[in-house]
Amino acid sequence: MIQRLLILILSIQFVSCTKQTVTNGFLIADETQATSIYVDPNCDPLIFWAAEELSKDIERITGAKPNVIKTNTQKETGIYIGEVKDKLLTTLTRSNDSLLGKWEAFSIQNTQQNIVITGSDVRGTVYGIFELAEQLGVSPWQWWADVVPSKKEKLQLELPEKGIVQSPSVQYRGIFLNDEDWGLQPWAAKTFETETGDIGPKTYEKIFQLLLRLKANTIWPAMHPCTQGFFTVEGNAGMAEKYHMVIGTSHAEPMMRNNVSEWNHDFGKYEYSTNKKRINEYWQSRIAEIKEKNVNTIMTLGMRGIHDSGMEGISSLAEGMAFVDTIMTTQRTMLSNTLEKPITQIPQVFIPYKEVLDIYNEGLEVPEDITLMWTDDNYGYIRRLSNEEEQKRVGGSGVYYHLSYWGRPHDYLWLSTTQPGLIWYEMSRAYANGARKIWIANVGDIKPGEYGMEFFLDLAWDINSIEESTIHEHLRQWSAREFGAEIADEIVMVMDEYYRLAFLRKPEYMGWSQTEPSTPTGITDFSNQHAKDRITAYDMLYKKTDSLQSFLPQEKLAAWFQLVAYPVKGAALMNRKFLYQQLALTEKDEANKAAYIKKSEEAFNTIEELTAYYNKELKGGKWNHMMSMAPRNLPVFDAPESHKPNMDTKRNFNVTFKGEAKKASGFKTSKGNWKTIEGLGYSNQAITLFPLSNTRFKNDQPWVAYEFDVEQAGAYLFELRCLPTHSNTFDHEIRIEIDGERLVPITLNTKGRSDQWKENVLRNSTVVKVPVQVGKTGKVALKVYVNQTGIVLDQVALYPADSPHFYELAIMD
Ligand code: REL
Repeated sequence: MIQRLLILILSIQFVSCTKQTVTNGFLIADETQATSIYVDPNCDPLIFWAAEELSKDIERITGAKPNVIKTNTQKETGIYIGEVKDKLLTTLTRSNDSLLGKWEAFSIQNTQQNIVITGSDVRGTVYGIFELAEQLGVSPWQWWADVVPSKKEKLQLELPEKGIVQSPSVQYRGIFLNDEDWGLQPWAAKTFETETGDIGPKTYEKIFQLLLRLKANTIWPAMHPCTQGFFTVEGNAGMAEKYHMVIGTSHAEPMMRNNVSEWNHDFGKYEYSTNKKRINEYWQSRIAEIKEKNVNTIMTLGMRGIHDSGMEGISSLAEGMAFVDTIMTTQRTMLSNTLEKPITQIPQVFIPYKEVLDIYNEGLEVPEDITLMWTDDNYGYIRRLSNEEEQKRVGGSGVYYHLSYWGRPHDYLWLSTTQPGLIWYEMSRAYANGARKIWIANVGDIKPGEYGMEFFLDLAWDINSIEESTIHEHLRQWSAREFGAEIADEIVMVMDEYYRLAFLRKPEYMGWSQTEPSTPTGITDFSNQHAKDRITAYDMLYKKTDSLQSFLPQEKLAAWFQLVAYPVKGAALMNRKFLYQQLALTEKDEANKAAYIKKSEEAFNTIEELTAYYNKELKGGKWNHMMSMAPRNLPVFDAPESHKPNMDTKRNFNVTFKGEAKKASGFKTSKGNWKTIEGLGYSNQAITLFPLSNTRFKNDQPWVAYEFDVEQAGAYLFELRCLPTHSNTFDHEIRIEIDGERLVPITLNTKGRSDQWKENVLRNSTVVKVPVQVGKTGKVALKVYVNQTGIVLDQVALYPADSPHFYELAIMD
């Protein structure tokens, strides 16, 4: 029998980390009594607030609430908290001089009979307090996702012998609240903060508290037309000050100005070439307000259009470049004069998003104290990183990254499905190339993106806390914290498959392309078998989710619904809705057809029911208006009967190879260190070269070798699937060698917003098909050479070129 498909899914071995020795436990509380918490009487109110939070956390776990006592001398045994400079802390035995002058560092030590949390500054101290809370089993999501800590009769803290000492890997870490129209804004306006009728101080307070628990310090506030600007709403700026939050603004809002709500058309055009004076005044008044209100900022410089569009009144890149140059000079003078500081002491970012990257690449000179904030292509693939020269800049660099997106070629605003493996890879690569100043994730409405947001911020806090081989371990620990260690492994399996199936095609894309209809949407013909296999895969997840739920105590069910059940079931139901409809279209038997239509309708109805439950019933309506099942009302979210019957069987769909057929006999690698990244790619085991810093190879290129065993000579196709990590600037190239003969190099880059780029990012794959002539039966040696780091190999296959049924062998794993 002709061997039609040979497949190798790549993997390497897991390397575990060693653990430090643990000291004897410190008794924090039991049912009847709790140790006290001591803070300096002159401590910042935020430290006092966090100490109170810790006390309440301990009460939630044990029922006993520690007293929080202000004192500047050592009292009885307890938890002592303060900044390294606080008088109270200097009376304690162990010196913490190493924290002096550091940014947001903390240590937690067991010194004699006490637990001592020392911070280098206010936020560092608060992070130390919340680190302790988390060590005790408290979730940062206790309010935002109603996670209830497991009860303990006796709460004991076990610290490593050397205690815990931490400081951030990335200086500014935070989130962008974006596309809030279908969740956060209506929820704040109609449910949580009706007195403001908008995202106001009460909502921001909760968000800032969450960010502190996640060890973040920066926010780009919500900015869509449905929301008043952050500074317009009374109390927002004050709340930021209270919680020591740094305010930044997106690429579309330079100088802290939210143009959609603040640029009044009486001011004339938002066009620098014709209305410079008015625009300068507009910026100037905000900077003066920031000074007056003492807002801690990281300032976005430059200029784009009113919202997310190119600068107005510009006809060429060169003109754009000249204007941005002049504008930044003016902005910097304004900042320095108004804030009365040398400009180099004012944190500033330049964000080459979309067309601004073209202006930058054209040769724009950005003063070196400004941070270059690189962006992804909205789909999780970073477009450019600092080169060697740029890495020497004083201002350093950062990344603006999407976990949620509104825009072309397609939105993904409903569920949050970015593979943690992809976040890990892209952000670790960014860090390795110097992006250490600021990381901001676009998290949409926060919910249901809780895990992705935490994963991103954990990495920003400590880049070494998650390795390519411990991505699942992170998810396991998260699952154990939220739902208990007993079922954590199984939750990992569910969530991992949820992310992988969505990597093949996001639930939001199941209506094919409805944002930009001309977009090609995939790579292969879609067969009914694919539909059935995918339904089966989702059905398994659905059932597993229900069966795991049956192990949970009542008090954990609200969190389960928000963090696992709604997203997993929502994704499964969206697939059922479309795929059963698809099956109905080609089904000849009337009874079967009717059954398929019914299942499709049922899936839609169940999404409606689950969403209604989320909003109306969950926690007595606490989250009413937070969850929309139809962001932007795209047709993909409609009931099945209203879908146009245009889903012919040529519509594309991603499939994954399956080793059904014989496996390739092995792979080996040369020079360079190829490693597997857990939970990345269709295979969930994509490989790439380490270290991740950008390195180009002229000669002696690293390679991966595969050996296939073919039963017949002839014309074959070698198919390689990579991740589309190479938009625009990376010049990625591969070269195939077959039985010692090297073929011509293949460029992987896509340019701009080409159809190829759109196709690649929607299917999360760059597909290379190389015709190869196999002259003999038996072993065929194939090598893939790469010209640089940054190329991620996901799957390979060799199959006969004339194989008409190739994809019939390819099914969902
Ligand atoms: O994702 C982005 O950064 C931009 O597209 C946003 O700034 C913009 O608000 C988008 O949501 C569309 O309006």
